[in-house]
Amino acid sequence: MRLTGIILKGIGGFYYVEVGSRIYATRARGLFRNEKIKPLVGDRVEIDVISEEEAQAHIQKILPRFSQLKRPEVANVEQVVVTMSMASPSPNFILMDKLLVLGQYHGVTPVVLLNKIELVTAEALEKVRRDYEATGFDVIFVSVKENTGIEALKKVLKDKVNVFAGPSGVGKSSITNALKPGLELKVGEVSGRIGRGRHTTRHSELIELPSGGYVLDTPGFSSLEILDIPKEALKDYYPEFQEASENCRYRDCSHISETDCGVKTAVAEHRISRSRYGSYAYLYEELKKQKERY
Ligand SMILES: Nc1nc2c(ncn2[C@@H]2O[C@H](COP(=O)(O)OP(=O)(O)O)[C@@H](O)[C@H]2O)c(=O)[nH]1
Ligand SMILES: [Mg+2]
Ligand SMILES: [Zn+2]
Repeated sequence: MRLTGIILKGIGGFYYVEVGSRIYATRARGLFRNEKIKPLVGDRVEIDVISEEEAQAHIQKILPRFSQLKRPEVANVEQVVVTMSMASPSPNFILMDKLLVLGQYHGVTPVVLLNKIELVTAEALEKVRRDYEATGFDVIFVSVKENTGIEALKKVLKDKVNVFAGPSGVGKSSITNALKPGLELKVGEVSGRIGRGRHTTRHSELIELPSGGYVLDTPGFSSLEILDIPKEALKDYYPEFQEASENCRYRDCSHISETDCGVKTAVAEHRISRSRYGSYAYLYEELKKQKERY
């Protein structure tokens, strides 16, 4: 019997494939070893059931991937939830914007998530909401501590494969736990290469949410990941610049040092956030230096 499912995790040569509410322990058929393609968590696969009682199957085919991340290696991620806390630690909006660029670059839809909102004033939240309003990205405010905003987050994650991204301590594990009662991911743990040891390979796993959709149990992008794009392409990842750039004198305006720049005018007139423009200018400079170094 041939079925279609999704790989939730891979351990010791086995891939655990979910089909409806059943999970099959599968092996990839020998044919994959000859090809250069290896099944990944997140892959949609066709499997042939060997034993229904023992829930064993073979993977016959990997369906085409529409995205692929490297660290962790996961396929078909649709959404990256870029997470910061409003305080403790304070939000790093340059890193936020860099991760938003990285997500889009990998073909993944970004979502802006702010946690620990009970620690700051309503004005502070309003400022962030305004800064990101024109991007068109979903912006969600939550407090795990006070259990606010979790329902809105569930709606945004529903029916999609999601990963969280963001620095340690902002509450990614706490949020994931709040989405799935009983999960009990460790809170207060430094994410990333645990223990540094060579033998502590971390296996990522997709977690199915009761409210619909999946989240990966490890952060999706390293905060240290290098943005590997030409500086000229950076502006394409700031959606709110598009309209304003129609007023730039030069068609290939970088919005940095040119005169008659529609984007800079929009910043001066508060139609584009100063903070967003600031991160753009910062990352542009970083990309420029990066290129000079190599
Ligand atoms: N004040 C406050 N603390 C929180 C909230 N959510 C998580 N924390 C705390 O923040 C710390 C880091 O949380 P954790 O989930 O491990 O963050 P991660 O490193 O991003 O996975 C822990 O001490 C949590 O208890 C919140 O909404 N408000
Ligand atoms: Mg964590
Ligand atoms: Zn311009």
